[in-house]
Amino acid sequence: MALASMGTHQNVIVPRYDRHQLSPGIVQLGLGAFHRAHAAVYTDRAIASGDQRWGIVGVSLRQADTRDALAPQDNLYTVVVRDADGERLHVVGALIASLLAPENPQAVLAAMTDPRCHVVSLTVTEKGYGHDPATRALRLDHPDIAHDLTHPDAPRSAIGFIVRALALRKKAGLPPFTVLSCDNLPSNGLTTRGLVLAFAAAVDSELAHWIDTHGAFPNAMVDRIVPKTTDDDRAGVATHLGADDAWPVMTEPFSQWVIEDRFAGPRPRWEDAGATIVSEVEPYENAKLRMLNGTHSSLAYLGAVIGYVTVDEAIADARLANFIAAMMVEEIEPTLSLSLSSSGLAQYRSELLARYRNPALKHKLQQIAMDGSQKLPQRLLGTIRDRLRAGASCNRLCFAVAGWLRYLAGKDESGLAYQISDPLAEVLHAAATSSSDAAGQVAALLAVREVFGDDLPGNRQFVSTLTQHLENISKHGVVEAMRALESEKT
Ligand code: CS2
Repeated sequence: MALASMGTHQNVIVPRYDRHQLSPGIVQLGLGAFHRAHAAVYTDRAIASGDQRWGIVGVSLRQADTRDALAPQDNLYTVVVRDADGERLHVVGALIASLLAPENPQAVLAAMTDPRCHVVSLTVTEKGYGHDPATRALRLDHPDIAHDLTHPDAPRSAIGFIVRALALRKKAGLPPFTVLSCDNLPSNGLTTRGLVLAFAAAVDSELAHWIDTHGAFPNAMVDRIVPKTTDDDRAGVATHLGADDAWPVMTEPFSQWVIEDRFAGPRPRWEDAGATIVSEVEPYENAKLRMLNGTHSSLAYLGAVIGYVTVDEAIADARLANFIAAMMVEEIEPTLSLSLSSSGLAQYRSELLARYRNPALKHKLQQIAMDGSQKLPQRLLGTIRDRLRAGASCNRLCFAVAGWLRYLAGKDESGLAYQISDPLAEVLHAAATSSSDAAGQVAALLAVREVFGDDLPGNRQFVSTLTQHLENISKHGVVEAMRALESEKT
């Protein structure tokens, strides 16, 4: 039975509103699993409470696979919430169309310039912004950005689509939509604003001024763990649901969305669906990027080098779990601006470790390890900078970065090789294998300024600590090197 013809079903939430009445109030750039398990669920709930303005037009900017999977099932899909107690299913109806940008960029621009569209949200991952991760500046030499600057009516990049659509809205006398980034970037709204203005200034200074004056780019902190869907997941959903879903999304019970209340026009009442609307997101974002994403990446690299496959496997190793917990307490929490009491931080930490232990998610370390060059600046290096400025230890944080440098060798401690998935993979792997000694490898890797900027390579404490840890990890393995680190501390 197809998903679209599915009726009511025990312990499955299905849309109870008339999807054909929905207006295309939101265009979502990036149709990946994270959006569909996170923001789309909040919007689905807002629609279910009666506000029909917020149908989502989803846009795949690159691959056809998600659109090809969802369109035949009327863009319905299943969110599968899993934990040790089993699974709960929620069929989401908020997605009313799925477009493939390379196939029909005009249809995407038409959706973004529709007067009923008030929000353009984007989840394109850290590498989808065409920016330099260390400086957050727009890379005018980025292939997609360079293309879009000379092909305005057939953009490839999210930034190119946003600027072109805003130009068309301005020309038509329409107000701008609000641009809502849902990616793990520091000050994601402000960062996106800067990239949009830089692109607009390169094409039309008056447009840039209009966007600067009337545009809205709220910051938002997004949090939900969403492992990649497997064919076994699809088979499990078909059995549970009694209907085929070509692309269900798997996730955990936890979900959090903290959004700055800065919109150019109307928005869904996401707060009625569990989101938090605030005047200042930074404290929440800082905590999430550093406590969750920083330890996630640390676990991914150290665990993958040891030879673990999933997050729950890695965190089950008490030596890694203790290292991660100590890194949070000793080196990350002191840098947080979130005014949490010590008991509040302890609760945040223990909830995080419990989320990692979720045995039902089977979240692959290699999925998290992807795109380290785009992730580490905000997940680990920003924290290291704060610690260095404070004259405080960043020993564990540097150990985690050394774990990434060792990971870039492309094989684990048993010699099992793996693909490095990263926009800078070639440069990084070459640097990581450029020398037989740690000092040479560190020097070659720190020369990748898009990641490390200009300050860290010149910081003697950082370089020597990183080199020491990389040497220990390479010579003795992660576990022995970690033991040496712990013994230094006692
Ligand atoms: C993960 C994130 O893949 C990764 O880089 O660290 O996707 C993480 O699962 C989410 O940010 C959790 O909110």
